[in-house]
Amino acid sequence: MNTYGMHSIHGRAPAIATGLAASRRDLSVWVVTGDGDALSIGGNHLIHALRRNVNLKILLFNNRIYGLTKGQYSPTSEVGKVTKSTPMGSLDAPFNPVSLALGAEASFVARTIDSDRRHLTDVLRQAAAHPGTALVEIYQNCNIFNDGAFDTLKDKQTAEEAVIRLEHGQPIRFGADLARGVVRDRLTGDLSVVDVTSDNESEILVHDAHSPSPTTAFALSRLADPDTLRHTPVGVFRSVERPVYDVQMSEQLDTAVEQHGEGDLAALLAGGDTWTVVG
Ligand SMILES: Cc1ncc(C[n+]2csc(CCOP(=O)(O)OP(=O)(O)O)c2C)c(N)n1
Ligand SMILES: [Mg+2]
Repeated sequence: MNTYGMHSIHGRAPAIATGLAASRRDLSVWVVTGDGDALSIGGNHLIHALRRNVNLKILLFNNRIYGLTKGQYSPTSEVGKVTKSTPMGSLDAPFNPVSLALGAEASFVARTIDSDRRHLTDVLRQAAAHPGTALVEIYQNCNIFNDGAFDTLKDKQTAEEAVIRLEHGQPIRFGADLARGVVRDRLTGDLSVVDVTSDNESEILVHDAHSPSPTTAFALSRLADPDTLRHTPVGVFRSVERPVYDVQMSEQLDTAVEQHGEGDLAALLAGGDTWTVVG
């Protein structure tokens, strides 16, 4: 096909993209998906793509609703969401896509916001440069079926206290005059937000996106208040290198050809244990 893209079946883009990335390593393969597509019908495909570390970039547009089908609750909708399919409020606890991706062994996990073009561009560049699967959660407004879902993070007045910009190697500070910071509790390992003082300044956590352990990235993914969205980290939570599936697969194919020569599919199909249907 001579095309820049294609629509796959609902939820199955990671499977199709995996096949494409594994067989055409010259292509840059991007999956564009939603919270319903990636986390409901396609949840299984998503986690396996992440653990395999296929060379894919996954843009997860999270508007916390099924938009296309006109406003049913999704796996990222808040508990109690009143929609056409949940007239008395939804009962399901939502997924946290960043936590889910980290738990699925993702080697690159980031979050950004649709309306912050500079930040979005910067995060996408980093995702594009990452060898392996990159998952980028993009908080997206659905102006018809879930309008204003991320206003706290966009409205200048509230954003300063709500958004925490993660930058590798920098202390995690935010708010007016960077007066707020993130610290780790020595006993529990949990993270919390404090007012920065001269006494605690040296204890403010320094962001390490390349840490081999996903522990702190996971703790950061749980920092935001799920109801108010205050203290929402954006940026690259984790970016580590580990073996890439399609590279290893093509190495195995090269080794197989070296050892056994080019395969013969027709001979394979007709050889070995075959059945003869009589009658
Ligand atoms: C196999 C299959 N099942 C169900 C649907 C109906 N359907 C289309 S889009 C969608 C959910 C869309 O939600 P999301 O991925 O969050 O995208 P949004 O429209 O919000 O951007 C569903 C259930 C479908 N198209 N195909
Ligand atoms: Mg959606």
